Amino acid sequence: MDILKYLKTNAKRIDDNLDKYLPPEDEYPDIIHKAMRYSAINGGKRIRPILCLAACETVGGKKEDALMVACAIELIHAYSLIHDDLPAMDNDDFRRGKPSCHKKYGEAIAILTGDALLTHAFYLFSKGKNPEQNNKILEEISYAISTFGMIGGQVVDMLSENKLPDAPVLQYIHTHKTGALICASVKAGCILGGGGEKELDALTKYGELIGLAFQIVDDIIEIEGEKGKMRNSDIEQSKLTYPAVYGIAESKQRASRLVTKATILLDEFWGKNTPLYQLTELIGNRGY
Ligand code: GRG
Repeated sequence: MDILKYLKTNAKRIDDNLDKYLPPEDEYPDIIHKAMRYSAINGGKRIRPILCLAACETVGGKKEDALMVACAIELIHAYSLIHDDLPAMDNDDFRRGKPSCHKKYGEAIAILTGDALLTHAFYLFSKGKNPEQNNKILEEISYAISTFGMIGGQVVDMLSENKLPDAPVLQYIHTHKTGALICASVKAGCILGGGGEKELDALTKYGELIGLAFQIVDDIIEIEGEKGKMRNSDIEQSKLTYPAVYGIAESKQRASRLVTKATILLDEFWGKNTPLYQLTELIGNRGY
């Protein structure tokens, strides 16, 4: 299978469906609907929703059954980026090569746009056809983005700026700020695909490994650079990162070990011939 084609096709599928699920941009009060679309559609790798679709397929489900939840997860990700870019947080003027939401629409609208995307995501979760699955997904996602997950990670991240390198704190930040939503995306796909308890356990472990690997690779890219990336560097902001604690070479080794563990786990359960397996190798290399 051509994994790059898989990524491209599914990213387009996510974009098309975001277009369908978001309020029309000329709907009153149009400024907020324009800002929601500006921040959520076009640009972005769509890695979380694609992981959700791929996990659904891995356990034998149909991608279509996970599409709305996958889009809702991308809206949550977009909300987190908008709020993260605000002057009170990372103060980034650009996101995905365009002015960040607050630069384009002003701070008040940007705060409301993040709130609106988060709210809209939960509206979409409520629309699922299977109440039992809906409840499980609501529980998984809301926990993953709560103060016990993404928000907790963001709080500790902010409090750790300009502090001495601290490995346990770094681990907390990465597994909570980034890892939790990635892991929940995989779990949601498994639930929607009808995965059993053992499959859910395996994919939870997998999600934890790949979520942490994703953030370590992001830390490395922040230093080594990636085309089109335009945000304040972690170094400028004295962020707690893997390279700051372990150096670049060991960070690469650690990311690679996590990816290897994740692929071994997938192989044991489903073999190598799944989109999720190939996606995992690609995330390790960020070859896209
Ligand atoms: C403000 C509640 C709140 C949370 C913020 C996710 C997050 C927590 C902040 C975003 C800033 C950041 C750099 C987080 C690390 C996670 C990460 C690598 C985000 C970028 O995700 P990608 O690479 O971005 O998937 P695209 O643009 O491809 O969607």
